[in-house]
Amino acid sequence: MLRFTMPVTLQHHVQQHHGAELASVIQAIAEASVLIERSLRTAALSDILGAQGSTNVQGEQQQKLDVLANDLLTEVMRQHPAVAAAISEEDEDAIVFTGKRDAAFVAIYDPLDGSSNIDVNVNVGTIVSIQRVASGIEPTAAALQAGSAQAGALYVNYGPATMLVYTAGRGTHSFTLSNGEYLLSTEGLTIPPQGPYYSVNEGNADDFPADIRDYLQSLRSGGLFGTRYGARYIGSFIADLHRTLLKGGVFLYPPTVKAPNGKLRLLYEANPLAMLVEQAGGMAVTVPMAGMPAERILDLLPQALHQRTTLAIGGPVEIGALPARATRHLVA
Ligand code: P6P
Repeated sequence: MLRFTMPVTLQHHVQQHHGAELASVIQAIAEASVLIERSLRTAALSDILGAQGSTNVQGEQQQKLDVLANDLLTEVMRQHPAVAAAISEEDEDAIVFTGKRDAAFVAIYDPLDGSSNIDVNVNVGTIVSIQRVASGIEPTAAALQAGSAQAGALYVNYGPATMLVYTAGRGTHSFTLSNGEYLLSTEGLTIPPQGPYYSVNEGNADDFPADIRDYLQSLRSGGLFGTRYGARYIGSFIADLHRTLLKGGVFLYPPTVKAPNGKLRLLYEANPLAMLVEQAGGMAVTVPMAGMPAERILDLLPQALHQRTTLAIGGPVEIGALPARATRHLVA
């Protein structure tokens, strides 16, 4: 007898576990990502590759596709009745949508992370954090809540397959894009407790705190766990994070001379991915200079929309083994 199980769509999965309102926001983001994906696939055939000729609030060269992805996602959020405001890596200030004062959520996103890799056809991603707006609270204040308050978090990994991974606090689940629809591929993703890879930009190693350099050397040599780790670094956070989530190991962005507070942004890179990894059984902490205590990423209270953070994110074994100053009090 033919065995056939109906594929589970993203909207159905979110609605079943988290209710219709959040499901409709996540579905709207998913639909925007389908439009972004279509532009990416044929970018080399149309005049949308390369630099836009402008810089964003981070002082970074905007790629044409950064602007396209941002405009798409912001317009979809503007039209959604449950989204009060959008905070984007590409815009200095929050965009508060008029006429939606009582909307339940704010969307905080990096519309196209890793975009400098597009011209060489490397995976890029869309990263979204969703915070709830309590009544009487300004949307920007809602965006500055700690990551532990997030109502949901997701990323889209535009790669050989386009995959969307989301959590709303009850596990981390992955979906694969098929004919314009995201279908459930893995429910309840679990990060391997210990993985084969570490992922860091070795070019910055001379800047890292000495004990972090020692930690990395002990992963390479096998001194820490008896097995030698491989190095993998793609330079596109979504790609490095997705591999870490599925294969295990640790991704680090320690302090550098150029980025003493780290490079990755707290609100729309570290927070959403920390929620996704914690929901999959992993951990995410800061990597401060020696002598400073590390903190759980999701406990940090943001002071500014675009603030950066140092980061170590991955399996509990590797995070638990970070130098004592870092995480001893954090390991469950
Ligand atoms: P570096 C891309 O520009 C990005 O924001 C992340 O996607 C990526 O992990 C990181 O920067 C790479 O930074 O300094 O190693 O090139």
